[in-house]
Amino acid sequence: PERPGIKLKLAIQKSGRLHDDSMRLLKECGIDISNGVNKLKSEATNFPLEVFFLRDDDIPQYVEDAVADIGFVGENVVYEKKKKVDVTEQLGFGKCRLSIAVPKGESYTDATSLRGKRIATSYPVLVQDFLDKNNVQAEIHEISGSVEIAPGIGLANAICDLVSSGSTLFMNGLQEVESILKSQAILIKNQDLGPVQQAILDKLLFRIQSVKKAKN
Ligand code: PRT
Ligand code: ZN
Repeated sequence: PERPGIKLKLAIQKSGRLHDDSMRLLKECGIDISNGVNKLKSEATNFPLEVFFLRDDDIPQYVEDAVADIGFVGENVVYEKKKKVDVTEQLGFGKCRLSIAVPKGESYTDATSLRGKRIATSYPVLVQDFLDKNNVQAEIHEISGSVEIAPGIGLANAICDLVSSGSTLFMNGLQEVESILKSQAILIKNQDLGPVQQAILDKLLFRIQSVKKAKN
C-alpha cells in the first residue's frame, strides 16, 4: 500500500568508514540520491526514500525514537548502545572485530588473565558483558578515541578496540589476544514501523538481497 507523500526515512553515517559503502549500496539498489555536500538530509529521486546523515553513534537512538524508520550502522554500535531496534539484514561491508589487546610480549592465556587489570575502551558495555560472562573482575576505563595509545602512556594494561587489518595494534606495540565480537554494517529498523513504511522497506530489502546475491 504505497501512498504518495509517504517516504521511508533512512539514517546513514554522515562521514566516516561506513558513509561511502552506504551510499554505494543505495546506488547499486538503483536508488539515486541527490547528495548535496554538507547536507543533513537528502531525498531519492526515484524511490520513496529520505536519507538523514548522522553520527553513527546516534543512529540507534534515532531509529528507536522513530525519527528515522531504518538505519545502516555497525553491529558494534547497535550492541553497545542496547537500543530497542530490530536487526533486519547484514549489509556485507564495514567488517571488523572488537578485540582485546595487550602489550606485545605480555602473557595472556584466557579472560582470567585480565583479572584486576585496567582496560581502556570506547565499548564499556560490551567489555563488561565479556568480563561478566567469564566471571572476571577488572576495571574498565572509558575513552572516546585513540584507545590504542593507552597502554603506552600508562593509562591501562590492556585495551579493547575495533580491529580490521591489525596494523594499528601492531604500530602501537600491541598484540590481539581475544576477539569478543565480530561486526559488520547492518540494517536496523524501528520496532513499530507503519504498514506503508514496511511495504517500502520490503522493496528496499528485496533490492539489497539481489545486490548481495549478485556479489556472491
Ligand atoms: O563521526 P562518527 O561518529 O560517525 O564516526 P566514528 O569515528 O565513530 O566511526 P568510524 O567512521 O571510524 O567507523 C564507523 C564504523 O566502521 C565502526 O563503528 C565499525 O562498525 C566500522 N569499522 C570497520 C571500523 C573499522 N572497521 C576500524 N578498523 N571502525 C573503526 N576502525 C578503527 C579502529 O577503531 C582502530 O582505530 O580503525 C583502527 C584499526 O584499524 P586497523 O585496520 O589498523 O586494524
Ligand atoms: Zn562514532
